[in-house]
Amino acid sequence: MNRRNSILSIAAVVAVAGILFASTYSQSQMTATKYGVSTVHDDLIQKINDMGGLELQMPSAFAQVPLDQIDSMVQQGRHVVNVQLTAQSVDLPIMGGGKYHAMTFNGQVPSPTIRATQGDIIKMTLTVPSTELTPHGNDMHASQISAGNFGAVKPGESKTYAYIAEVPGTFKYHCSGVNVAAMDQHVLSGMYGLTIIDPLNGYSPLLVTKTKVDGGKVVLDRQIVSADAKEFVLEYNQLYLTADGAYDQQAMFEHKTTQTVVNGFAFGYVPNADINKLVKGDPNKNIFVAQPWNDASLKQYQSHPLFVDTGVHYRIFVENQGNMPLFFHIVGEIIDRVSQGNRVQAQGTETWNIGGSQGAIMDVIFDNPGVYVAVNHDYAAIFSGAATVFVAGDPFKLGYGPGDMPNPSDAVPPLGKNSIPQKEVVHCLCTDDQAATIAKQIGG
Ligand SMILES: [Cu+2]
Repeated sequence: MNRRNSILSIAAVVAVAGILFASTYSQSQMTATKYGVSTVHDDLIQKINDMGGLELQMPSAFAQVPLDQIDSMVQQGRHVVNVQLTAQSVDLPIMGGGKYHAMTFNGQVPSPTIRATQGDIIKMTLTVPSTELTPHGNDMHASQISAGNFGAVKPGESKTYAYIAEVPGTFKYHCSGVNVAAMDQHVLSGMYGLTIIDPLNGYSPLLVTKTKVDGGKVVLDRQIVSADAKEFVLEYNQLYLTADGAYDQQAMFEHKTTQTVVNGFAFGYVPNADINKLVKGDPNKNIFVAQPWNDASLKQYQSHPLFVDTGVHYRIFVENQGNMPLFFHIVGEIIDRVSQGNRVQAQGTETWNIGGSQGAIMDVIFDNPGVYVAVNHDYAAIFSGAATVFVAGDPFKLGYGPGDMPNPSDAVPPLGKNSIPQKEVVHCLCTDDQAATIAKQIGG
């Protein structure tokens, strides 16, 4: 693209953005209480369409795979990962009781984790049922294709695109709203998920440096730990809600978080009543700050800690899906390594700052039995939901080990050799139908 075109394109995009922001700001106050309705007027969307929207920038993109070429690429040795996403607006529970108007892919928040290896073709089909009140879109950060390429999919329609996942790492995918309009509402209401692109040559072994006494002297004790690790996924986001559970755009503009969620839940991984009873002899006495997901009648929504072993290499895929910073910290631990794909960003660090729509891989070994709490070390986030309890090595003699408690299917990548074997009980912020589907996948 020459310089003149590029300036024109930028001007057009700025103009579009100006219209979007001006409109969504005022529209939100009129339509914020309406369930699932776009906050932008049809005629405005038409105006944006007439201008060409973001498609002005790059009508075609280098990394997109034409669908009719996939078969021949497979014959030449490429692998294809098929992803089926269905838009589904549904009411889901929130901490403290009540429900909010969630927008989801496949009836769950976060959306299913996509797992591929660097060099794979990801072929994604988005279906928007005719029952949806608004179009939806998709933007996969693991791809490198024109932002305008995957436009809004109208109710009753579906659309497919494919790309080669060239860069390893963790990447957000999210609804792109109605050609970018109302994208904030759709993403912050639940239409987000994670794509993990494993490095083609695998993850690197973990180097842990400790000290030991040798011949009366303190010396370095370097240990090389196998790259083979047990895995979790933790996705952070915010809810901005009105009192009746609708999206509150004004609150979003002011960054007034209603709740901070991890894998869709505020305090979704804290001890529940059963564990409180085992530890304190009283189901109502909590060993942590809150116990909002307490009652067994809450089924897949009941909270529970994440149980881990000591001395085992854990790989935690962390993604900040929201629009507030994430100061990722594990109380009582030092993060052994931070990487993106195979590129090491830090070693032996106390906290790692992850901006909005950014991810990182945390390698951690819990050395001693105990309770460790992964937090967003922004106090507003901790006390509004971003506290995730890891229990290492059964210090309370609860008799639970990794995978024994209700399946943290949302916290563990569901497929692959590094998954933690799961029991049949499901833990997810998802519809009953989706919980049943996941239960079937894990043998329930
Ligand atoms: Cu959407």
